[in-house]
Amino acid sequence: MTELAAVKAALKTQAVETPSWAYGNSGTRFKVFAQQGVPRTPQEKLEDAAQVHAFTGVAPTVALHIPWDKVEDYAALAKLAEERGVKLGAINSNTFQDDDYKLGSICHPDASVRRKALDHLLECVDIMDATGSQDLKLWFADGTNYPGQDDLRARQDRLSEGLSEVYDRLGDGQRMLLEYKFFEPAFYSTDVPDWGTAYAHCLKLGPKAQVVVDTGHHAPGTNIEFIVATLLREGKLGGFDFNSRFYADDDLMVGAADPFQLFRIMYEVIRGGGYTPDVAFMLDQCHNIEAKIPAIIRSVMNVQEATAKALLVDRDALAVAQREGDVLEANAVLMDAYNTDVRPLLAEVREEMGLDANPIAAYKRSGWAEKIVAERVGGEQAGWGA
Ligand code: PSV
Ligand code: MN
Ligand code: MN
Repeated sequence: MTELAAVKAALKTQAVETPSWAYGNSGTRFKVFAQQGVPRTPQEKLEDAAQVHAFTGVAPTVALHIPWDKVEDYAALAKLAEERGVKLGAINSNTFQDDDYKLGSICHPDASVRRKALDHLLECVDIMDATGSQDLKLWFADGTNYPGQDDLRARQDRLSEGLSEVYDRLGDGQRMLLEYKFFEPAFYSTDVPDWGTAYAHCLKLGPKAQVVVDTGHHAPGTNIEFIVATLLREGKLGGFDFNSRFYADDDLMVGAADPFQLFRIMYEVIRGGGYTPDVAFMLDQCHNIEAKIPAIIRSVMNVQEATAKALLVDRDALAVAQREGDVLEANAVLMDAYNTDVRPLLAEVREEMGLDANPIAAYKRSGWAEKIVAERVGGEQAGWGA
């Protein structure tokens, strides 16, 4: 295989998971701007996700968020997904929206609230059994707002105990992906604030526990690619929640705020041997004012562009420059790849996959946007939290 053929082959096998909640209405705490044609049910979210996969060819799975995507029969939902041309992906738990969770969920000082949260997490594993999903994605809003509010160390003990119970429930081929976030909704302390805390818990739990890196969950200036390199080196990188941020957890389209950072992350993934199905590339975004389906298509394309550039890095030339201490040349090798316009290459890849070279234009021509506006009338639109 020529080098370019290998790059193309790698791009064709990429899989970016889209999140069910990105298809519904979302907003800020100030206002949710509802859009017409937005899904009313989990089933309709799957139909929209299938459109993203149909036009990009690399978005074969959809993550669910429970209970936002609660249905009676999860096996039937998985079957429906397959009929539409996609599969169900990670199951995201939700222990942050009930009044009971004011002081936390599995770190709550009261054992009965911890039990409630744990029962929810165990139910999520039951759902994985029914859907065939491999990954349970855990993000905890747990934390405190004021110094002294609770015992920081006791909260870690409760976290450890709760995670162990869930870990023990995982079946063969199932994983737990633990997500960290440095603040929000808690403003003083967060119980899983950083990769170090997530890593320490995952290490203790065992091989089925892995860390997930949400690109929006770091303090400004954090070197995320270093975290990626380190987790991969330790065999503990389970996947990504991709999105981009200008200020806090903005959940904007991945690659919109800092495409160079996305390239650097993808380079470390590839360099570290993480470009395999064991590292899940998921989106975790909200499209507050832009049309949802084309925004998700654009996001998938942004991931593809960063990946293509990272695959094009001349690693032999880079190794030589690094060995010789040629700082400028090493940097130039990396920048040459980053500055390559990979859009023609990706257009070729898509055509070779039997797709339109321009997924957004093809989606616009398809009439799907008009169809859902016409058909999805009545009922309640799905939204973030509904
Ligand atoms: C938290 O900010 C988070 O990134 C977690 O992944 C949640 O599951 C998701 O947002 C909900 O949108
Ligand atoms: Mn996330
Ligand atoms: Mn987030």
